[in-house]
Amino acid sequence: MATFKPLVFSGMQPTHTLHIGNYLGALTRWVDMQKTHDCIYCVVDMHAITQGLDVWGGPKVLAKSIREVTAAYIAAGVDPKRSIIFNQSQVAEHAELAWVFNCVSRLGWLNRMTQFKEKAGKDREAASVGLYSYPNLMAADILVYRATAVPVGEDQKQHLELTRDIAQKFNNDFAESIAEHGFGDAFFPLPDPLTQGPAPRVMSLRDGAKKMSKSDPSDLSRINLTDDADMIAAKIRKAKTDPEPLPSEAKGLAGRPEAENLVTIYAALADETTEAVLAEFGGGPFSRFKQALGDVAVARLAPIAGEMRRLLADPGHVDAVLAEGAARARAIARPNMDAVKDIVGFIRSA
Ligand code: AQP
Repeated sequence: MATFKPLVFSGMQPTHTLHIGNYLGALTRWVDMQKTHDCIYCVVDMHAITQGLDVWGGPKVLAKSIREVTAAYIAAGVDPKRSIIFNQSQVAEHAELAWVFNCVSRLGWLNRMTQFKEKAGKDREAASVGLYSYPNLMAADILVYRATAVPVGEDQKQHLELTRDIAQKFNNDFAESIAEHGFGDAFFPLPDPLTQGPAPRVMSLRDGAKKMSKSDPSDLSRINLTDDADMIAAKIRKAKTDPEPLPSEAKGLAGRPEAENLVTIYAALADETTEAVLAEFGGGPFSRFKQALGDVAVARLAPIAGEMRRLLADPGHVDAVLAEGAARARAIARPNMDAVKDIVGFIRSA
């Protein structure tokens, strides 16, 4: 059995500013994983352009969003000296491997992807080919480093399963060549999805049935990492709830998605259990709980927003972090891509 060095990879799309769903679902986990693993954290700008310009905002907004997401990683605690931080489009090997995976992955597999169905909406014929083949590029992002673990929110689980299917099919299709080139019985690992963040699925503040999302047209649906104290308090005050008071036990949250979501957010931000939150606020009105939630959110997010502002005041420094990270990422990706070319049978100059 081939063995693989443990390596973590994950990424976020620079489709506008990150929100507490991205933070609690993935970013806090990324920060923790640096203590025990080598980590590569990518700003996946090529994924960002898979939807219409109205979603990602066009060239000037994209460049700003790439720097903002980079600043958010660093401000939340990702250390660019220890971990690799870079933007995807600077390392061409992602696109190169994605093409090979376009030829390994099956139409039937992509047809099952729920994110494509959600994002394409009713007019699928008008969706970009990039949006459809997004999961193949995501598989390449991870496997070009032969990464073994991917901390993500729950919404990405299906894409991770597809990544494993692609890795497995490549290993099977090219088994003989993989062995001939000295890689034993598998070239790619089957990466593990790590979805146990403090809040793996944060829902919209306006609709407890929809996940909180950067591209939701309503800014009131999310708390952005850059929102100031007044904005956070206002969004929480306006968050949808139901007329009942908060229950005193977790089972009382069943069938009350908006209440459950706010309690989950509070518990994750305050590093408490749901039970402890309900023991404190159960039976009381939402107004008291919402006030406390606003305070907890501001206490946790204001230092991040402050650090982001400081970093973004010097875009040259942010760009230098990305350039250095890209060079380190390329040093891992290039030999892996060369090996893929050899395994597939492409001729390459030495
Ligand atoms: N609501 C969420 N709850 C928990 N985790 C979430 N993530 C996203 N939304 C939530 C996790 O954040 C990481 C980065 O996500 P992404 O930028 O790749 O895109 P996404 O999953 O499609 O997130 P958005 O905010 O909904 O972006 P848009 O609107 O641009 O598509 C991933 O680990 C994701 O699981």
